[in-house]
Amino acid sequence: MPITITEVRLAVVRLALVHEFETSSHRKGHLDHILVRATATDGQRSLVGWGECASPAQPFYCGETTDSCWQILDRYLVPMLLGRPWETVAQATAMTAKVTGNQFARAGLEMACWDLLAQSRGVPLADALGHRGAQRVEAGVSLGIEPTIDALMEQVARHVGDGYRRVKLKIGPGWDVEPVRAVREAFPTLALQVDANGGYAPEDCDRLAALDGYDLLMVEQPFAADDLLAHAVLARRIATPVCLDESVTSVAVLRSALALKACAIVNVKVSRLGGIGPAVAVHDACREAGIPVWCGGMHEFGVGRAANLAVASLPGFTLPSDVSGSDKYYRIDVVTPPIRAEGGTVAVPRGRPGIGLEVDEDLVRAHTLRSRTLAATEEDARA
Ligand code: OSB
Ligand code: MG
Repeated sequence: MPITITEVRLAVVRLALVHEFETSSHRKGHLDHILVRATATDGQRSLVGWGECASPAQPFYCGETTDSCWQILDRYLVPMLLGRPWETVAQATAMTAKVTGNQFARAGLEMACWDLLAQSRGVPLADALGHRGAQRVEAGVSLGIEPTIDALMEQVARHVGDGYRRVKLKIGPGWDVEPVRAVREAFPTLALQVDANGGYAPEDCDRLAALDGYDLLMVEQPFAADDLLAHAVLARRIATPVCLDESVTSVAVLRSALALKACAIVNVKVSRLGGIGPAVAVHDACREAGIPVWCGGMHEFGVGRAANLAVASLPGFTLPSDVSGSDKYYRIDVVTPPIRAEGGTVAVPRGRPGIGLEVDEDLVRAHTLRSRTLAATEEDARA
């Protein structure tokens, strides 16, 4: 039964972070994400689907920002889709295919389409992705650059105490070997990995090779997103597996990276890839190539986190994810029941069809900074 989206409400929603998170480039105390609320009909029923655009406010992780996502959704993506029936999310995505780049913006709308499709079929999102997914996924935490090593040790101890069994540390020039050594000495058997968010230059190979002594699961994205070659050179030099995050923006880039042997592991991130469909496609391609993957995150609210969990339930996700319980980030979240880690794992939401959790609309409204509603016209329906 075809699905037609009749109305989309975009809302910039602000949630305060429990703990400031700093990467090599910036520090923040709250996050503004765009929630996409799509009203649709499947010919039988009226449905409401949710998506989340988890773009950072600043263009430091990639070129997108909250404002750019808003513009692209408002002016291009939503108008291209409103009022036009589709039967698969791939068909919906094809209607917006003229828009290049802007993956975070596209992911927000695409996710809402998946929520609608899964609801229309009466199945949880995790069961609509074409694989038999796991019930729970191995959770991990990603810890930012702290003011001091002591402050970092406190963070690691707190999360290990909470049951997380895998920790990722953000690193950058000036904050790498010392924090890694301190954490490794205090936690000799902890599953530990590092993420540089492209902070190093190709000349820094010696510094990165010094990480080899600390039994790390991987080093994530040491160099700039477009420098696949530098990653390939490093991967030949060091024993620690190289993982790509920012570089992998499509299945095509993934294939180039694999051909170059630029990475041994891939971080699959729904936002960075432009949605759940492309994330599943990257998972499938990696699985075929024997490359292990894990699910990255962008500090998502419950909507995006639920989508991440559905994706992370796929069989190729053999390494622990960056998907933690919501309480690692936020005191309150926009979904109920809240997403929690227990014993280092998080349940894949299957409590209802679609993303599997209820969105608290009152809470969303109370935290909305601005919103805008776009409705289909008679003309859309005829086009
Ligand atoms: O590189 O994975 C990253 C957060 C913001 C921007 C980039 C990254 C991250 C994370 C957080 O590591 C992962 C999460 O806990 O959602
Ligand atoms: Mg990363």
